[in-house]
Amino acid sequence: MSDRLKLYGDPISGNCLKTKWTADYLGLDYDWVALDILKGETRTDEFLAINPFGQVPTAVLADGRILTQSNAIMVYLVEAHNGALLPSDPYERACVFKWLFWEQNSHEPYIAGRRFRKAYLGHTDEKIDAEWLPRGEAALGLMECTVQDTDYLAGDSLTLADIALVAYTRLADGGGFDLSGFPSVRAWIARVEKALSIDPVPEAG
Ligand SMILES: N[C@@H](CCC(=O)N[C@@H](CS)C(=O)NCC(=O)O)C(=O)O
Repeated sequence: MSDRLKLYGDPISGNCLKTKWTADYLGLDYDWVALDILKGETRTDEFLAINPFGQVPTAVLADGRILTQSNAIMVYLVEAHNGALLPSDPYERACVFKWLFWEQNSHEPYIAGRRFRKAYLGHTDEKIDAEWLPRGEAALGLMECTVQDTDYLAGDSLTLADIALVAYTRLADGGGFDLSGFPSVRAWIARVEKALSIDPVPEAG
């Protein structure tokens, strides 16, 4: 048993980066254990003994307990430490959770899903479910309406909602989404990247 938090992740995965950015923002002391999902490193017997789902991110807490699912890991990190990034008011806190559930249900499957298939599996549009493009665009449209009125998704300060949603939104062009039609989302991405001290994604081409 180690006495430091361990985060297993692959940096090509937005889900993994969410947990890393949260730990960094909170100033936590942790070890990042890099696995290559494209080489099947999450499906080895050794890793399946840690996480039988065979997926990253996976957190091994300092006391040896294991936690999976990016958004659950982020919430745990915040609640177990200084509580920044989650409002204390129950309604405002629930609004952040609303975005976390929506991200996994209505955003990530289409935006991250298309990016992974196009950028890493080399799939053409014809091989990808035709519904994913309009559904991803609808998710971006909903975000555009939201951040036209507020600096951050769940109000006027950075929360876990922004970290969860920025991870794949900033990479959406890799999935064939044109962010130029979503100017408020682009401005929000830049704002969140700055708040997290992460470098902007280089322009394609
Ligand atoms: N809902 C999960 C998704 C986890 C997931 O799909 N992980 C991918 C990387 S983004 C993975 O580990 N893929 C490798 C595999 O399934 O073998 C989360 O938010 O953590």
